[in-house]
Amino acid sequence: MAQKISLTRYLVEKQGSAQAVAPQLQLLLEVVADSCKSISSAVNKGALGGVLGTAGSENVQGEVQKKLDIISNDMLIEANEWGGTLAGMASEEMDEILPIPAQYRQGDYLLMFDPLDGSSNIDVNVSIGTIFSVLKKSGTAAVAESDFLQAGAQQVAAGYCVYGPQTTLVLTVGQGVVMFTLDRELGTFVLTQDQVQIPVDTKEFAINMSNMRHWDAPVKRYVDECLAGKEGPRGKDFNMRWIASMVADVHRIMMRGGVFMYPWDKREPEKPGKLRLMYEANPMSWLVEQAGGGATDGRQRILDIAPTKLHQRVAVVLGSKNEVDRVTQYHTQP
Ligand code: P6P
Repeated sequence: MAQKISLTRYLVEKQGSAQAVAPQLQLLLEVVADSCKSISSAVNKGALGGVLGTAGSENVQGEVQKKLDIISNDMLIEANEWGGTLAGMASEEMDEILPIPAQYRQGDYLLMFDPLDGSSNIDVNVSIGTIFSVLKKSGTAAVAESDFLQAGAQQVAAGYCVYGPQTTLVLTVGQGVVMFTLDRELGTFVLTQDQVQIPVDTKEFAINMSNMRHWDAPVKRYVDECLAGKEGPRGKDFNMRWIASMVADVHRIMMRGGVFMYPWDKREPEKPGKLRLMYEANPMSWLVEQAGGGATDGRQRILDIAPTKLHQRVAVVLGSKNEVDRVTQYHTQP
């Protein structure tokens, strides 16, 4: 039987090669993976662990926080603050950045995360996940929010962990995308897919259709053409999915292709979109591009966007390259 390659072995075997991952970054990724195991265990307990329901508070986005949002956030902070790999952390669940406390060794990296994306699905037992992004801090000054405001193209690592029928960690360090599935008997993430490739074409689109009347014309045109199917300009039928958990929708696309859209709409015209740039769109966009897909805000590459605020939002179109190119073309060359 083929040997099981753990995340540790996968990273260690890169040492000494051109693909080596810096030791601090390797340790950081292993600790983040451990945090995901802890979160998976808490999520899997559900009602038995008394972790369902709301926490009675709101986050910086003004969204009601679920108990598991806070539990997951605390798990990531407590696991990552002492390791000597980070200068600071930022989270969807925290208004401000979190500098590493003075009693711990400071590191070179910055970790941003959405600790539990898809919270509306927690209480109804639908897949949710953790999304994380790693940047490198420059200079020796004390960490500040401005250190985090780097374009997504500057990421040194990005990944997500989906808590579904399997707990699967999906990771890139800029050398393609790899997947590790949690072996609960061993308590280890085991390599289950290497060099993930997203099919460039698809027959599956993901969008919240209830917002149709609020969309801009290019998005409406694209979706109308999908709905027109064989008889329409696309000449083929399409299927639709919307899990309302970005991690789960993106994972499906990583596995079999598709296009995911959360576009600007006129419900809150001052907001460019619903999803957050720094710890949702940027990590997911890098993963998708590393797997041969595309990711734009409808007009420009998401990874090129120069951030101005830690929790800024962005419109997202990502997935199978040819479909993303088509949606982007409808915006830029109507
Ligand atoms: P809607 C979850 O709250 C999230 O941020 C993403 O995971 C998901 O894709 C989106 O919002 C769902 O939004 O408006 O369909 O509930």
